[in-house]
Amino acid sequence: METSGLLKAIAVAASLALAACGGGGGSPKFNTGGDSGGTGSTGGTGGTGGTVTVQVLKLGNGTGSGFTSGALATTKSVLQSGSSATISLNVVDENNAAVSEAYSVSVNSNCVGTGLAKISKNGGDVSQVTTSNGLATFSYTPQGCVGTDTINATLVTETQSLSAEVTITVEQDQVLAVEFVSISKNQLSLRGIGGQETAEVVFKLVGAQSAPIIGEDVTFSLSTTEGGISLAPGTSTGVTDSEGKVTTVVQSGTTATTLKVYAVHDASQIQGSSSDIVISTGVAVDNRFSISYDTQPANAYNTDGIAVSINVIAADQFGNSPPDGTQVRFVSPEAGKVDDACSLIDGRCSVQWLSASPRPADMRVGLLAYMRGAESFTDVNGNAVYDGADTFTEDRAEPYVDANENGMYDLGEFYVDTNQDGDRDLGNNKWDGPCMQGVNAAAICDGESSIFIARQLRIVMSRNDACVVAITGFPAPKPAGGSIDLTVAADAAASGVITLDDCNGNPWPKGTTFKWEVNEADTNILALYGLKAGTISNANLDNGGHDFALQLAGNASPSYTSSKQGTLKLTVSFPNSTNLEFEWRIIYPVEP
Ligand SMILES: [Ca+2]
Ligand SMILES: [Ca+2]
Ligand SMILES: [Ca+2]
Ligand SMILES: [Ca+2]
Repeated sequence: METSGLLKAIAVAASLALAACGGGGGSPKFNTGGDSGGTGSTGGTGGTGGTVTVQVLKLGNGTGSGFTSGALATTKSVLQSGSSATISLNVVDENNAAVSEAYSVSVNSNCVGTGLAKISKNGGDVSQVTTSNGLATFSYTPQGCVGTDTINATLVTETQSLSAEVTITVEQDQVLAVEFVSISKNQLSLRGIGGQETAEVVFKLVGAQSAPIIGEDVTFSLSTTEGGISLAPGTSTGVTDSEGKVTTVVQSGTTATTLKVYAVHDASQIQGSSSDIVISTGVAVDNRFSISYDTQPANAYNTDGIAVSINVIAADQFGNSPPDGTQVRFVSPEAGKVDDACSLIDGRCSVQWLSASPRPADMRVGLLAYMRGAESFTDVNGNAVYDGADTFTEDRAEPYVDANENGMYDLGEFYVDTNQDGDRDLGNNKWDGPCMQGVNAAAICDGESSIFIARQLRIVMSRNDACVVAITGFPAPKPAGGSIDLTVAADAAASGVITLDDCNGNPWPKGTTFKWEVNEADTNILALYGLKAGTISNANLDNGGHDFALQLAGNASPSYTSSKQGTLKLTVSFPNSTNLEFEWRIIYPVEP
């Protein structure tokens, strides 16, 4: 029977009035305690007429004669940490019949309160369950709780406060594994060069059900102590916390190496191992900074928004990654738009360049990537630091964009003013990089602790067009009306180079295909040699277009008796565009 809260409140008030007056046939009883043992009855008939009903509820488990008040039912009374029991409760009326009205019942336990157990329903943690036809169930899972835990259910209505409980014994779980959880830094800098030198390593003690095991002693060790690698004072042992976790701190040494941290559970001698920790300089070096692109040449001559991904890879002198988050900056001073920076993850990151106006006359855009780093040196004596025994030739000037591609800096070209003195400085004749005297006293530290290392890239804004630029080598090339006569004698070969570009001095866009052929009727008397078909790829960026070296060879035993004429044909297919065709007449006379 559905009764709203307001109606129930009115019914209660009416019944109380009746009881006070001693009127009516029955005396309703109200259970006001946690115990739900009352046997309420139907209220009497008031003097003003009308029948009111007060429902008295009980909380426990079961129904009818099987109802037990004040107790919850559980599928298991003994649990291992991490395993679950299903707990059920029933809300019944004074006749121990299930009530159809839904009630919200609060559920809790000591271990749930301290986070060492959870109560869940349909996979989610809950603190309340709702009855359906008087029944509610939920799961109880200890997660580190050991000993006895009492699970309470509480139902509060306008007139009653009911509770029920059950006690479950949680057995101490057996340690099954020492799990590696996390490491704050998987790469540390060499001790004494001013980088990140410590990392926090977290392990977790778990039992058979993957539940945490709390309050256990763990001892840590290192796979190597080379170069003075150590555990921070006071962190060589630990006790697992309420989540089963235990933490140590590793400190780098002065030798570049890779290590692991081990954690051993003292009582069982079960061991866990961390992932690799790399100890390196973490400072990107000039000769290990690399830049590349994906879609090049770009079909961006007259199209805005053509995207080119620019990718950089940086490594330190040992080939290890700089720390994640190290910034690489980008500029595209001639044209287009480029993301200003990206952050290295595992030594690499990417930005996007977009074509946009203005466009330089040569449609070739210089782009610069630069970052803080060190100059390269040849470690002649192999002691991992730059010292008097080593050679150093790559003295770096402030980076610039060679807009006119003449291989040198010209006034007006963009440069990175590293020292902000308003001039483009040349190299300082010193090795610039992190001072490594803490690693080796022989290290020379008279240069800057870092400089900008840089890489330049050229983006070519090509167009979907083809023009013949030059024909060389073939006998007597005679341009006429867009075609050229080539004289090829029988049993003789003619070689030459035909050069084409995008009609703007640049190569065709990436993805453009080309095909050279001689018409089929001629193939028995004439052969074509050379790169006869292909696709323009990232490799074709040189200024001036594409050179095609071809050879036309006459048949050694011609079956014909008079001069013939054939055709050399080139088909150029642009991505998402139409084809262009070029033809040249070929004359191959009979030898006199
Ligand atoms: Ca050296
Ligand atoms: Ca220098
Ligand atoms: Ca220049
Ligand atoms: Ca400067």
